[in-house]
Formats: sequence, C-alpha cells, structure tokens
Amino acid sequence: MTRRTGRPAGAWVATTVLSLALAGCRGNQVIFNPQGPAARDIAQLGWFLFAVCGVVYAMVLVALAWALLRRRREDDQGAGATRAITRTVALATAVTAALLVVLAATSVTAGRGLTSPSGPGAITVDVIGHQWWWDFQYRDVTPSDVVSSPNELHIPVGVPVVLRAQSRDVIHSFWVPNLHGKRDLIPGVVTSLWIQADRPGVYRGQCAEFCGYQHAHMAMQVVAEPMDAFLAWIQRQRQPAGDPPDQEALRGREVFLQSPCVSCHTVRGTIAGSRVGPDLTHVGSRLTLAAGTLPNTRGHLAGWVADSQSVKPGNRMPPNVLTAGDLQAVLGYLRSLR
Ligand code: HEC
Ligand SMILES: [Cu+2]
Repeated sequence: MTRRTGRPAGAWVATTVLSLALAGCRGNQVIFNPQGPAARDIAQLGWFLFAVCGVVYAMVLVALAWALLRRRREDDQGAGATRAITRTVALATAVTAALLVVLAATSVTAGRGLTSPSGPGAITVDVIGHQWWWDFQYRDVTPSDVVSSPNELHIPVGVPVVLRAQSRDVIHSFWVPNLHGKRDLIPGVVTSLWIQADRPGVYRGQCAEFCGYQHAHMAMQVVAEPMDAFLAWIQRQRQPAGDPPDQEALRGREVFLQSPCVSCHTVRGTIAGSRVGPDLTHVGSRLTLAAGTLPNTRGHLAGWVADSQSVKPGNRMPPNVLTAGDLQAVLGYLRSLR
C-alpha cells in the first residue's frame, strides 16, 4: 500500500511545494515581485547574496565529498603534501576575504541608493502610526486642505513619494514589500524613506514591528494610480463631507453628532473634529475598514460599529452604545461619506 502510493504522494508533494513557491513570487505583498526602484535594488542585492552564498556552499560540499571519497595515499604526510595543503588553505582564505569585500561593497552601494534623496517633483506624505492603524496625511499650504487617508496610501505612478514617518505611541514599522524595505516609526523622531511605484496596482503592507495586541491587524493598502487619477482622488478627498443624500443618512448624521463618536473621529464639514481615531470624512470610499481587517461593505461596517471589540479585540474604540435603529441610521450616514 505504502509502496504503491509512495510515488504519486511524492509527486503531489513536489507539485504542491513548487506551485506554492511559484505563487509566492507573484502577489501584492511579496518581496520577489518588486514594483519600484527601491524594492528592485533590494531584490537584486538579495539574489546576488543568494547566488554567491549558493555557489560557495556548493563548492564546500564538493570539496567535502572529494575529501571523504578520496583514498589515503602513501605520501600524504610528506613535505610536498603539506605544502599543497598550505597553498590551498591560503588560496581559499584569500578568495573568502575578497568575496567578503565584494559583498560588503555591494550592500553599502545598494544601501546608499536607497537613502539618497529623490529627485525634484517628489510629493510628501506624513505617515503616522497608531495602535493599531495608519494615518496618511497629505500636506497642503492651506491647513484645512490637509487630507487624511487612514490605512490607504494613494500615490501617483512613476513619481517619487517621500514618506515622513512618526509614531503616536509605540514603535511601529512601515513595510510594503513590493515597494521598499522596512522603516521603523519611532516615537519622538521623524524617520523618512521614499517609495515609487512603476505600475498602477494595489499593494499591501503591514506593520513589521510588534506593537501590541492587534499588531497583526495593522495593515494598509497602497493604491498606485496614474497621475490624473491620483489628482482626481486627492481633489475629492479635500472636499468636506457633503449633505446626506437621504432621510436615513440625515438622521444618521444627527445620531452620529450626538453620540460619543465625535470625541474620537473627524468628519470635516461637521463639528466632529477629534483625531483619536481614523478620519471618517470619506470612509465610504476606502477599500477596507480597521486597518485592512475587514472589506468595506455595509455588513462589515455594521459588524464593526456594533461590536468592534469582537472583530479586533483590544482595539481603541469603545463598545457600541447605539440602539439598533440608531445604528442603521449611522451606517447609512457613514456609507454616504464617499
Ligand atoms: C474612544 C474613541 C472612539 C470612539 C468614542 C469611537 N471610535 Fe471609532 N474608532 C476609534 C479608533 C481608535 C479606531 C481605529 C481602530 C483600529 O483600526 O484599530 C476606530 C475606527 C472606526 C471605524 C473604522 C474606520 C476605518 O477607516 O477603518 C469606524 C467606521 C468607526 N470607528 C466608527 C465609529 C462610530 C460610528 C462611533 C460612534 C458610535 C465611534 N467610531 C466611536 C476610536 C473611537
Ligand atoms: Cu504597529
């Protein structure tokens, strides 16, 4: 029985491992699929190190096999043999030293390229880490035009974007593998990095430094789009919330503005102006809720507002106080904020 299934099982394992490995090379949160200059430099460095180390490893194994299989000879203890051994060891040491110098030089050069200032025309976005969500703020000369886009970073394709990263509480780490390596967000310090996307797409990133209970639910989406789409997006985001489109949303706004929601959330154009939680002015336009935890549908929004603590235990939003009717109205209002 075992013998008969042995081969197909082996083939099955091999196919599965291979297809998993290949699947891991695509995807929107994968270092093997670089979509910008910084990620490409990092991937190239990684492959180079892998290749050099692979060749060295293979050579060591060959030498070991040769040493094990070779027969002992008469003159192994002779002066000639000793000289040959000394020569070989000296040569191997020299090659190792040279390789280490080359590896150090390549990694320093790659590091320099990653930190060198980006060219003119770069746009700047402030990245602010919170337990457990991201705020992306687009500066503007007019303070009221500063746009906040929680958990969703929009960038124009082909343009360097400088990120100035800070934390409001503990250390977080910004990591979007398709676009760049990790950069820590440290309380009291502004760190920076720049990213650039070659192609339109949605890339996923995640906090890469353990930051407490819901660290694993601290993700973000990077939406890279052509410049005109990006400009249209930011133009829409600059607008304050419009008037509710229907009766339900109208009542929802009333409930929202009279409930504890306003002590933590901003909806520009209303009296809600607190920044403890994510800005909700355009919450209906986002892809996900609660830092990539839920898709942004009415059902998931309902689940979140009704009982966010069971969705993301320990998160900084207190338990719901709304009645069922009020909750429905607030959902209608939040969905209308696009
Ligand atoms: C004590 C502060 C606080 C109060 C009060 C509060 N929230 Fe929140 N809210 C938060 C925080 C913090 C988050 C982010 C949670 C996370 O992702 O970890 C959040 C997230 C949200 C989100 C998801 C936003 C997004 O883009 O991911 C919605 C929607 C929301 N709150 C609606 C409400 C509503 C409606 C009320 C009133 C019934 C309310 N909140 C009351 C702090 C608060
Ligand atoms: Cu974090």
